[in-house]
Amino acid sequence: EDGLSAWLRYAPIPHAKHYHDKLPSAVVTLNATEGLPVYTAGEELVDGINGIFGKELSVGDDCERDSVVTVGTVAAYAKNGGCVDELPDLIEDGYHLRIDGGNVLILGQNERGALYGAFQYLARLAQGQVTDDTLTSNPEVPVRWVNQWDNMRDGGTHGSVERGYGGDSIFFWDGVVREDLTRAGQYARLLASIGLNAVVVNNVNANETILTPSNMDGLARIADAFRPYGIQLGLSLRFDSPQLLGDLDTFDPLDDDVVAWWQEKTDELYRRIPDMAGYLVKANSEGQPGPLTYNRTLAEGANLFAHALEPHGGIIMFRAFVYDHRSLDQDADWKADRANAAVDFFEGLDPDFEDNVVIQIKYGPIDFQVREPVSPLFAHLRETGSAVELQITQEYLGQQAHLVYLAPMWRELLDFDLRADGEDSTLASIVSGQRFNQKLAGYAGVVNVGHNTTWLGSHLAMSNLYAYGQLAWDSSSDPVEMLEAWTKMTFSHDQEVIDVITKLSMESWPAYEDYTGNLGVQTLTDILLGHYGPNPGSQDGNPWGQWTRADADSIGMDRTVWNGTGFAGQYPDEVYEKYENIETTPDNLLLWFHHVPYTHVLKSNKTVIQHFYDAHYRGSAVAQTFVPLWESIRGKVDEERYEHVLYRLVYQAGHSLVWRDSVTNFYLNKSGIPDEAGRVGNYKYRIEAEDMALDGYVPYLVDPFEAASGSWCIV
Ligand code: BDP
Repeated sequence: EDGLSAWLRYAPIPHAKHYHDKLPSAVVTLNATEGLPVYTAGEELVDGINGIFGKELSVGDDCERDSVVTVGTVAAYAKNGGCVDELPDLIEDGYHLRIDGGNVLILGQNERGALYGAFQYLARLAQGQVTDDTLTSNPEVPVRWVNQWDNMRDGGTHGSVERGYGGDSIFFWDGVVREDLTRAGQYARLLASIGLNAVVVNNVNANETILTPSNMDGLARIADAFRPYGIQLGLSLRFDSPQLLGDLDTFDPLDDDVVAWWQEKTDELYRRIPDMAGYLVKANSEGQPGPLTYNRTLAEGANLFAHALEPHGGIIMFRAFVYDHRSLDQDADWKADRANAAVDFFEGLDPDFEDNVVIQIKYGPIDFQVREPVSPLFAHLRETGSAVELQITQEYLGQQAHLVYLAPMWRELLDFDLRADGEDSTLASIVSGQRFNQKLAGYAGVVNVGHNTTWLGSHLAMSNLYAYGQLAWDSSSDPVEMLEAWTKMTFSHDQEVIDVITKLSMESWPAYEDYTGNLGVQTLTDILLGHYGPNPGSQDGNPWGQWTRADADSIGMDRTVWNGTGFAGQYPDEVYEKYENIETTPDNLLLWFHHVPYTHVLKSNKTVIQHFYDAHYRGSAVAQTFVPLWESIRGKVDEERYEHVLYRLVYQAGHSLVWRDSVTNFYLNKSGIPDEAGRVGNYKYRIEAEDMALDGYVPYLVDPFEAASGSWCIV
């Protein structure tokens, strides 16, 4: 049990034999072609039913027989004389599933839908649901993509993954596409099983060499590995490639030679990969080139690719993460605010984007923090569809060394009502395209799996990937139900195991927020390096704009219109009024929107500083309970994964204390206000490791100093 099969283990369920009579005896695939999803669906059904129940199915084409699971597209079924009364409407990728004892019918609107239906049937079986049912399922959104931030070559390391914590790239090695793409196929299988439909394979900080002829051939091999699972390939592009690779003296998006260059490259790609999904572009952000260099608008930049893709039916995901980290200076300008950038840059451009452009917007206005308000840009794009960018890889959220189950956070974001024009406008309704009647919209998840057999570096973190797929398909999916389903398929049907994993996971995001950064102050990780451990001191005085504006008396970004950076004014009226007013701003976003004294009294009747102290103690205390909870199911999950998870939970328990002490000490030093409970700075029973007799360890002075008690650790 090394994690490679994730939730698709098809492990035997309790009393498996008992169900044999209620299962099909044969699989019939309609018009199946090897290498395409219906054929794959047939294979999965055979493997799955064999694995889960120990029943071997024969494969045939006689749909008249009894006790058969039939899988195919609606069109193929009709052509074969099949007829279902009242077949419900299916949209692209949707499926219909009818289970009547051993007679099972799985019909997709297209091949991919048929495969999704087969995976749905198998998921039910793997969870022990062997009951009759009829259901129709359509995806809520057309764009259900994942992004990989894989580098082709990165300095001395080959095929690394930016912000990836599960090993090297499964796609690239030493500047080229890997020879062995087995893992790419396995990844596509996992993604298809949760309803996802495309993978952008390379980093948003893209490299122009992805477009050399031999790398395009390599990309075609990746697309071949994806195709049996209905997963399409997407590509990140570097905006100045015409100059870097094409030897043009410009990359101006309105220059004829540049336009022709991109058209030619796009045509070459589609010759190799006729079903390519499209492009993803990060432009004019964090040093990346873009149209602004030539005083062209972002829309002109996006449309350059839209035009090239249009004849091929491809789409361009254009990122809203546009800001200039070199121009932000908090000392020079009190009103400077990175959070304003997206709306500032995109304002007025909405009508200018072509129909095959989707604006990909991070959920919050800064950068994947433990708590952010929903980006106001979602309420500004009415003609152009948008996609919400979520981060499965836990960049600021413990990098998979901490357990943080993210579905509750994502549900809160998706359920948030932006009140555009004073009407119901949840984020989910906007990114489904339903609120503003847009055809193209959806989800982009930054996943960043790697070559490690655990995919993400942690077994428990995989529930985040699972939940991401479920939510992109149906935004009303319940975080606890998803977790229970995932646990049954991944670990065990044992109720204790399910209860323990549910408890741990559901407590994990609140605990992490408690011991890292509360009240909307952001995660308080180190900003300049890894975005990992505590470093509240690194937040201010740098050009990256993730500021807390903490001084000796007060803390928080004043983002009001009347006195601050004006960010609150980017929201529709009702939301703006709520955030503009300190009385109506929820405590958990107080410091996101307001600058207040440490003695400011919250709605909970605590002061800001006492809340900091208490929350850090509370969150880290919860993290201590994760270890005995996990230990309580020893023997009920396999040893290999048990130990792997335990190691991480023990580490998390310890690191949560480092977080607690770093942050509380930092603010004690800054504010000089003692903890009412007398805990912070008062560690009379603590023995510092560097004071012990060390055997094989040496003391090491830590920078930043607050990341270790008394500045010292041992290594
Ligand atoms: C930040 C990451 C950086 C990414 C950037 C982005 O630290 O690695 O390149 O976002 O999303 O969160 O473009």
